[in-house]
Amino acid sequence: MTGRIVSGSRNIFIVKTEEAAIYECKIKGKVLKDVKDFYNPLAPGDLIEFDAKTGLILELIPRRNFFTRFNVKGNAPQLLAANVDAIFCVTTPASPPFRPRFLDRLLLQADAAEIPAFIICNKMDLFSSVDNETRLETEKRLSDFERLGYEVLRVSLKTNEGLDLIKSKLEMKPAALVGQSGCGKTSLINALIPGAEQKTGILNQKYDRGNHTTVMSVLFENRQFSVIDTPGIRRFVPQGIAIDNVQNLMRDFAPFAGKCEFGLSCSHQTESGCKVKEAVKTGKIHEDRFESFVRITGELGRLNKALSTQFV
Ligand SMILES: Nc1nc2c(ncn2[C@@H]2O[C@H](COP(=O)(O)OP(=O)(O)OP(=O)(O)O)[C@@H](O)[C@H]2O)c(=O)[nH]1
Ligand SMILES: [Mg+2]
Ligand SMILES: [Zn+2]
Repeated sequence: MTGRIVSGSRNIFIVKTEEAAIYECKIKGKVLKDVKDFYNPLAPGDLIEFDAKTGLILELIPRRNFFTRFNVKGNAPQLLAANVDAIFCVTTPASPPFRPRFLDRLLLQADAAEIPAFIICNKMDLFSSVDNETRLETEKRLSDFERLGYEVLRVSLKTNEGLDLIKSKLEMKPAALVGQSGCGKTSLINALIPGAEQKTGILNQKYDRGNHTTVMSVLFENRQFSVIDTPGIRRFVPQGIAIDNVQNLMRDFAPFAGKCEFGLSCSHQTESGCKVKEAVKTGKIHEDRFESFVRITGELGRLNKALSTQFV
């Protein structure tokens, strides 16, 4: 039988068939072709063949796409969602504080996976209480994302401002919600899917951040929506991207890739005649985005080195 993974923990997977029958399944002998390089072998959204009698998962149907991050603790790529039409990166202007460089990472990973990405800026009801300087800087960064072609959906799940817009975008289904803990991913699931009634968390008052309420990715569906809720992430380390390709994938860098005096070998950091540095000076690349570029390429370099020495 064919089914879709709803959730998975250890070797127990909840599988849903086309007729909405639910099965609890396991991977046979723990080994499934094409999944061995991941921290978790299957993600919500994955399509599988399974034996309804024994509950054994027999085969993974090739994915049309998947969204991953590098799980530093587990030292392996981690699948967050598979076979989705869109990634919705959920952020907030406050509680937790706006972190645009976190968004840079999510958007890079979505672009690398060739999955359309949207930004949901939730908790807009809190925006007026943010100090002027931070508010202006946040608006500037959000408009910069719009300039790069990412749609920004400003909403409040508290006042329901913008909820209809989100609903219209999410109808393109299936989609995944990703972001920091406490941004309101699960609150959005509850607003979209009456009856989901998933637990949401209060913020840690001392650190003004979420408490990691959601602990595993789960696919929620009704007639209108098919949305994967994912656990909040503290540090998003991009994965499966060649260092040289970051400049092509970051949309504001791409026009300058290969145009520097040292061509494609320019690291855009110390070299003379660097067009990227020039673009930062003239404001064509936000300096924050440049900082993201430096950090991400540095991390990918260290990651590749660690992985290659590991297998010597
Ligand atoms: N002020 C305000 N609070 C909100 C809004 N949306 C959600 N919250 C609150 O934010 C807190 C965190 O919401 P969750 O939905 O649990 O956040 P999450 O992104 O799922 O967090 P993790 O599961 O930890 O990743 C809850 O107390 C919500 O009630 C909003 O639009 N405005
Ligand atoms: Mg949650
Ligand atoms: Zn350069």
